[in-house]
Amino acid sequence: MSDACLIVVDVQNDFMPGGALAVPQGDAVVPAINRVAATFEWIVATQDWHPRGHASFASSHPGRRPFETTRLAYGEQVLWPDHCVQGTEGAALHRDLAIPRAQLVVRKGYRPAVDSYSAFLEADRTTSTGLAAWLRELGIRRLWFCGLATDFCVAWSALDARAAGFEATLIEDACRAIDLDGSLDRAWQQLQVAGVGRARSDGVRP
Ligand code: VGL
Ligand code: ZN
Repeated sequence: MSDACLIVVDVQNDFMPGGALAVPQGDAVVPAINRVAATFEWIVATQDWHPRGHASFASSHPGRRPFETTRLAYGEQVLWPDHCVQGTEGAALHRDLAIPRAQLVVRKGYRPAVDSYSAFLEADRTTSTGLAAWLRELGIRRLWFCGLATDFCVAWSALDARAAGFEATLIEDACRAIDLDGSLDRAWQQLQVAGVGRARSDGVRP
């Protein structure tokens, strides 16, 4: 099989317009992802998958509000509205996402006290999700990233992919951003420094 894999990040109802943590135009990624997914043999989807009362929820910190930051045991943490609670409709993948051939769904953020934007390493920067080992075991070397949100889960995943030795390219028109206090500009800067490529979906060559 091919050594390229499409990584579809967090295309979940809570990140869609009207959802608990809505990403502007989040639903626009769905047709773009469906189109590129048809050209890949390997497809992995990720799912943000928090227990109720998760440490990343503002509601778990009395007096704190969504989009403020706080310090947790492992460092700075943005506090989010409750979102992607395990087993809820908000945590389900968007119903029009058409990736029936996806071989793996990686769930992340399930430890009560640790967030995980990245599909590879949790926010404590030491706990592995197991994804890098799975990809290596199957001979996959080149990763293409799409989904939500560009400046959080997609960027952190692509950066960790580079750090783990994979080639990584972000498919711009198949991503949308939250853009909190300049987070999108910062993410693009970090991605460029780390050697993450940028492509449009019509230029994807798996
Ligand atoms: C995400 C914030 C909190 C994401 C997940 O998928 O980008 N952002 N949890
Ligand atoms: Zn989350």
